[in-house]
Amino acid sequence: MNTTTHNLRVDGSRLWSTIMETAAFGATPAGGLNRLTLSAEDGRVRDWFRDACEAAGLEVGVDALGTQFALRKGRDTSRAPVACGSHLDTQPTGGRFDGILGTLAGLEVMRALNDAGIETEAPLLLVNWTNEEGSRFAPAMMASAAYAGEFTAEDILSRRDAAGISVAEALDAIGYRGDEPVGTRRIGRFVELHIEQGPILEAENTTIGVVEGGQGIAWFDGTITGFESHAGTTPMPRRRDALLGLAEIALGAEAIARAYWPSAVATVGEAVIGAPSRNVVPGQVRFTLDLRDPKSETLDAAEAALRERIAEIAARRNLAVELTRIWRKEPVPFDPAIVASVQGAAEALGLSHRRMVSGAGHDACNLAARVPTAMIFVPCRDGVSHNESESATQGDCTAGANVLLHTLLALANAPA
Ligand code: HGY
Ligand code: MN
Ligand code: MN
Repeated sequence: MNTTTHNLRVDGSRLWSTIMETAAFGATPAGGLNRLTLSAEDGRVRDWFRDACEAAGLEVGVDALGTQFALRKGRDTSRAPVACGSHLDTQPTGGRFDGILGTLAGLEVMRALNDAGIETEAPLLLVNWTNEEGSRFAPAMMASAAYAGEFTAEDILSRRDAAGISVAEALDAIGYRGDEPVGTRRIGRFVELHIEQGPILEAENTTIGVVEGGQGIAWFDGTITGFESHAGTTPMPRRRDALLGLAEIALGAEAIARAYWPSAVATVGEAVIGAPSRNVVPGQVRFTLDLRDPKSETLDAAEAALRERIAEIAARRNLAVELTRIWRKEPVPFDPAIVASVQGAAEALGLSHRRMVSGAGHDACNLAARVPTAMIFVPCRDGVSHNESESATQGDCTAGANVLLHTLLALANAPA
């Protein structure tokens, strides 16, 4: 940290009021957020974000998948920008901090540098990535994956939600289908601040997570076909009940994850009975499965064990079960030099910190495939996230934003 910026800090109360102000877009009665990607509420927070960035003197561009890039010029325009940011879309029962903290802390960093009249060597860039959550359109971290070259923009634009609306149509509906080709925006480094979304930092009374990587993720779509029949006249042994098949599969997924405890996790997050009726034995069920582990080989073993268990359940219950893996994100290590920068900033600020791996997926996990990347975590209450009660403290958010500020300064002012 050089002398002129050594004592520089963000304005924590301005950051906090920014988080609370934007929580009005998609606010739920329970105090959380329902701001699905490319919804009208997402459109409104994007407009707010664009205006706030422009008011801070940033130059805002939008790419073909709606990702917003806000550039703060540096002295040396030949250098690739050092980027930060996260996402502003939420889960249907989301909280006020997931993604939002990292995006608005990036705005606060720009405002703090403006207030102090500081110009960096390399430019800085603040990013709001489209559809990090993956709830409305699969996969998660969709736009940053396309930026990293994992999908073409055309493929992503054609993805459809449960109502059959395509990404392209949803982007046009809120006016965020930009003209910048995906993947062309220069980024030299990427640092993402995020709440941990887990219990470790709070349990250890530690303020900063120095994140070394992200765990692997596998997403599946499943269909179970049995036979609709009368709820009153079909004897139990003669039923081909698709819902009971799903019940056994879900319990099987839980048992397999527990067998790889404490690393593996498995979740059946969606289940839909086809043509539901209270007096018909369910004949068809569609479901999703989310499987994660820090090790690729454990993901493979857990998937194989699950497929074996499904085959046994299907044979015993005379069901047809299809399980299709629709997305696989390998475990990703972050760049050791950027991780060290984060740790250096936490140490210089005198903040308690520890190294850790992210259980959640993040846009940083995609950026890491293209540019040196790392993450900063701060605690959230009871480790809860993807829940309307998600909460963090102003002090921890401010501490995380200060680590982001000084990590960005170190990277942007380092010799080219
Ligand atoms: O699924 C995830 O880990 C992220 O919250 N989208
Ligand atoms: Mn997130
Ligand atoms: Mn999330």
